Amino acid sequence: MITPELKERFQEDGAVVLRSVFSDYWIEMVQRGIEKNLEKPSKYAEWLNTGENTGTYFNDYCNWKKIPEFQEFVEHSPAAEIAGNLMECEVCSIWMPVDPIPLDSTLRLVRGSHQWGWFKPRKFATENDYLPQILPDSYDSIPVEEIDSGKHYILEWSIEPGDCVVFHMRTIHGAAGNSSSTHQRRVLATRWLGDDASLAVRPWEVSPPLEAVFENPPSIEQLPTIWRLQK
Ligand SMILES: O=C(O)CCC(=O)C(=O)O
Repeated sequence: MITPELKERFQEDGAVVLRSVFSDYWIEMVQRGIEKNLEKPSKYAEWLNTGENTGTYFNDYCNWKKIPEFQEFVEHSPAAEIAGNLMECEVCSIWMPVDPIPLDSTLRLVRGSHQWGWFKPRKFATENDYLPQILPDSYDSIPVEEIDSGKHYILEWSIEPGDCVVFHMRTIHGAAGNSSSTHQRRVLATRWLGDDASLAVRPWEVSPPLEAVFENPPSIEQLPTIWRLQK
């Protein structure tokens, strides 16, 4: 499933698309998980609405241990093996839609930006930086104007259920949102860490908050090992 060429592309571009890697069994499992999540959102859930009759963006975090379908997906689907084989180390996200997603509402990623350095994330709701003040020599604001001007190559793929996009967590990414008033755009995003991942302190309130993931005091050892390369 993961060829050396694909691995190289992931390392260079910071994102790749994989086609038909999840069977209907996993797609339906995740769909059921999302339905349960919508019925019983966690305290971290947010609903973003930009105006009347424009639909809603629902977002929730850290539910994989609370919703059995998500836990099953994390522990037994091909996701862990995909993440482990592609990145070897570091950190990646698997963005797995369970509805068809056309180009105009798909995830957009700035090719190679995982190698640019460190940026302040921006809030989904306001598009403001998590931390408004300037931090010299540490974190830059995302160069939105530069990206919008077309200076950088944007990776974007239309998606069918069963496909996924795997991206390095530092790759700058965003999406226009769902332009359809008739079709849902449901996605499960899982985050995967390699052996060399470490817990870092940020000068802003991180999302999700650390207490959603870790017991106090937080430590990386609290995270379970899901997959190991067989040597
Ligand atoms: O699905 C989206 O619109 C955003 C996803 C995203 O930002 C992420 O998974 O990190």
